[in-house]
Amino acid sequence: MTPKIQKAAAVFAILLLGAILTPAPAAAGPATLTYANFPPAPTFPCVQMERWKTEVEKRTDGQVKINTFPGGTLLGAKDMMDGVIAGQADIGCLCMAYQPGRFIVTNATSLPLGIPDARTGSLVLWDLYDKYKPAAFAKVKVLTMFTTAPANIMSRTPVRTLADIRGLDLRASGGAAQILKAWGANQVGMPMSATPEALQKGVVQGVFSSLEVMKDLKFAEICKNVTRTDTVIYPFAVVMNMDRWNALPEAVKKVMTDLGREQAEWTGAYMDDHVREAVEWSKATHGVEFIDISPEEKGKWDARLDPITEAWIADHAGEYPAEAIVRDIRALTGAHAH
Ligand code: DTR
Repeated sequence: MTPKIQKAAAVFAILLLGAILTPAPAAAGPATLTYANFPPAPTFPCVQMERWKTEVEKRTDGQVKINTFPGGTLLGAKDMMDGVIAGQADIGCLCMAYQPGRFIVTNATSLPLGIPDARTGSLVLWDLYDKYKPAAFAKVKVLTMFTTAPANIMSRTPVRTLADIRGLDLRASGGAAQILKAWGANQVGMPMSATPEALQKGVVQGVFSSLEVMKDLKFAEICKNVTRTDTVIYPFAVVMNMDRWNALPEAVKKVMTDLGREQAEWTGAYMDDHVREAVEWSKATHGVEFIDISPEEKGKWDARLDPITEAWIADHAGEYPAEAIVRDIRALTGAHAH
């Protein structure tokens, strides 16, 4: 053996010994992710969270474990986006209406544009996000988006006319808040998580939101009247911390990415079904009266909303393709509604 070959053999032997003596790396355990949500566990944002967790854990064959935190136990309603960016939670579910100035493009879905139900709203929102990829989400990975069903007035006293709603303390946030103001209500803003107490204490006389909360948050015990306006949806996003996202195995990323649109549609459909159930439950269990506004009166209500979209376009045209966004929401609504 030449010295050169001798040296190579020695190096090889050392490497071989090293390989034999080095313990095989322990099979990496599942990545554990925290998922924060602001309202109580029985509400729809938390129901969709549990569904997403179950699907992701199943579809990734145990490579990820998700620990869910409903009820604001990890992050509150208005801290959600910044909390996820800062890594206080890996994943968070937020209602974009609670920060109207922050999510301009996606909050345009809560203009009074006639989105008829939550399934349609969720698909419209998802496609709109996908098309514009708004800068507001540049620091996070968006996992899914969805909307509520259209908002209706739940109140202690019956609301049949614009005269009945004038000066009434009603709770709403974001786009829905502007609508209440246009109808002359005294709009009070707060997240849904603060609303049960405000209703109980009489700080507000009613709520403008989707009707599943009549059952999930037991508003039917206090609000014995529902005025059907079916006006506007609230948009939500589920976002993930970017570093945590980047650290996930590619196969896991693929599962989550593929689930984005499916989860939007699932949540919308769940919401629509659940609203129907909550309406029947409210009538049967709490004798809630459902009021349809007369067509003549409805004309007056709608006329008050007409300027809102035009004003939004005028306000945002400098910074965003505002007109195209509104056109897209209308077109997508037509395409997804059935
Ligand atoms: N409508 C928005 C969002 C919303 C509707 N139902 C729930 C239930 C739990 C939390 C938020 C929401 C709102 O009124 O805040």
